[in-house]
Amino acid sequence: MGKTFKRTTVTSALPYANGPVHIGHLAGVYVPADIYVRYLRLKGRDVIFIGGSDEHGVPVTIRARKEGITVQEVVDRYHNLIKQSFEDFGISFDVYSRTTSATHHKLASDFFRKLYDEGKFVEQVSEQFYDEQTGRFLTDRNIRGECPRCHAPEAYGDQCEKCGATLSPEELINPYNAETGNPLVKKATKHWYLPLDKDQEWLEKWILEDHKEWRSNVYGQCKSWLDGGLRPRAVTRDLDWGIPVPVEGAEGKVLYVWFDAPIGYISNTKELCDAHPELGSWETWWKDPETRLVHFIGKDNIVFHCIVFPAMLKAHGEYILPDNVPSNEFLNLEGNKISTSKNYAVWLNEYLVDMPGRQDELRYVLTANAPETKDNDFTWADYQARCNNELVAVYGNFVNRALQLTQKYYEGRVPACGELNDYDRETLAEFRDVKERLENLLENFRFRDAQKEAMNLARIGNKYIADCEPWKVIKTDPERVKTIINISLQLTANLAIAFEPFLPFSSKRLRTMLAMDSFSWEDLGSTSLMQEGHQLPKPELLFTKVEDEAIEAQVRKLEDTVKANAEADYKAEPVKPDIPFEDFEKLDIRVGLVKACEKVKKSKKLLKFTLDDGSGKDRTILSGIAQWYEPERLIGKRVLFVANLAPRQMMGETSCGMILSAVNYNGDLSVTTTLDEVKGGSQVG
Ligand code: B3M
Ligand code: ZN
Repeated sequence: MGKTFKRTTVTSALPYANGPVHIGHLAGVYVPADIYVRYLRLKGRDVIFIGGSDEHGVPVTIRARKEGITVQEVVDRYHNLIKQSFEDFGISFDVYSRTTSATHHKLASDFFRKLYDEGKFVEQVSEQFYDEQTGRFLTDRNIRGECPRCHAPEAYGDQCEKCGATLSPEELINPYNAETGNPLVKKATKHWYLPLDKDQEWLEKWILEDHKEWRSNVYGQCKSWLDGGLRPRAVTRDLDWGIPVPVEGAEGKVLYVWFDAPIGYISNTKELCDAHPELGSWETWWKDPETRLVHFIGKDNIVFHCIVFPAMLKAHGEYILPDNVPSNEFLNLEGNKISTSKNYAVWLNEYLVDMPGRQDELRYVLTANAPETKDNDFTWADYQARCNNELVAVYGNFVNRALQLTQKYYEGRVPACGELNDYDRETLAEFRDVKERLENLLENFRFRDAQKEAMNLARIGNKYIADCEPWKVIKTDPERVKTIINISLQLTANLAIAFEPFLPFSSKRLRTMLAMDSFSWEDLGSTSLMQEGHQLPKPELLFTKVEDEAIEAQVRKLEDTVKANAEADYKAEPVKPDIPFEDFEKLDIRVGLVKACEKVKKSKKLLKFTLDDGSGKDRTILSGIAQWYEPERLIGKRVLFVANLAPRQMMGETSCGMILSAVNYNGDLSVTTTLDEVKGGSQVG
């Protein structure tokens, strides 16, 4: 694969400090980045892993206004929470800083100023929406108005959520400030633009010709941006939160968050290297052509990392460009989009409270199901199945058997390996091939398949010990059992190494159980990791089962959120057009006493009512409410029904009328009744 590098700078997207991080973040960016970095470190390569919070931009300011606290308080709160979550999940950053740091403000400011001084920007005055009462220019998301397409009253300046149309604020009818409701006017304002149209040519060559190896989702998105033709992009904004534009006469303007945030990678590297002189100058990690730069990101960040940031780096002139930008697609949750604003997510901090000590379980499932090539769905049922059927039943089971038998037969001391038979040799050979396969997959960012290979080793081990049945052979051929256990222990030690990048917590525990002080990636495939006579401590279980109750509680939590959101979002249907009184009089609504009620055979929806309607004869009505009521519950109740609806045939029965039910916000039906006891047949009106 072409060029060899001396060192690698790995960055992972800087999450907005406007909320906690969730499983989508972990699966999309941080777990894959961490696997990669841990692998490189194990290989003994020079690597730094850069993280940090993105504390500028509109999202944090919206959060602050919503919660009634200052923006600084918002970013402090979430920066600390996010940092803690990453630590808890073993995301092994070398530095996790923030874009509000003094180092970053200076570096980003200087970066802008250099481009400005060298005339790399285009200055342009344009008319933007302005709220005269608050004295603020508004961003697209903060502008609302009537949708020009479907006329929904509350479309956003960039999109109508009702009809899905992509909009610009200019198109909205009667635009207003989303937060204050104030009407908006147009006002001229000056901004600085990065003339990306001038970068079109070299970007096309650099990406489309020189980086064909990029993931197809990344390559494809870049191609479609480039095919569409690049246009200049504003890199400043009228906002009061951010890094001030370092130019005379630019008061009240800040750097656009997508201009400063990627520079945050550089600032954080500087902070790291300043604190650790042994790493050398930060500039080596960003400017030396022998450094390989890799950005881990989510798919909504592709254009910024593959087109805008490289254009900035090139305009600056001293920097290297990314060698690869492994981006994942999105992770959904139980079939729905994960949403911070709707609180629909599995938050990492909450997960650890509900599932204490199960970091590796989540890491495992998120990698096994990683959205590497397409969007994927996380379900709790799949989580449980993978934990119990793979981690517990395969990996954990094998390790536990090997360690327990060592205790039982040899008081925890590694037995000698005798002569190998063909099956032993085959098993060991399978292990030996794995190192190369794993490396190949990891080097190519195929973490899902790589973890599958590691799990496959555990399967081989599990099968080996099950096939060899040492617990039976011990009675007939105790010498042979020594060999079986010795091999099983070698395999166990291999597993501790193979899983280290993926499941660092359990690998560490396993190494403790194997009293394995030092190890390296190069040992992978070795059959002499456990020396004869080596004493092992008493083992504990590597993984424990995830019980149904824990899963049910998680599913319920999500369902409750969906319900709460639907309730909060509920708006009654607009009232239908007026009708003359005579039209109303045509309806004959009455009270019916439910004499009998039963399910209709072969129908999931229908209940059959027998009503006393005051006429002296029974009336039959079918109603589609079986999903909400057990028929017994309705017997003896008074219900409201339309008596003069023409009879209709349904499922071989004649229904004479319609039972009236209220439709709740979530679609649930609730049968209507009277407050007081009235006779069957009474008129309603
Ligand atoms: N904060 C967007 C996001 O969290 C943004 C990434 C910045 S990376 C330099 O999706
Ligand atoms: Zn619309």
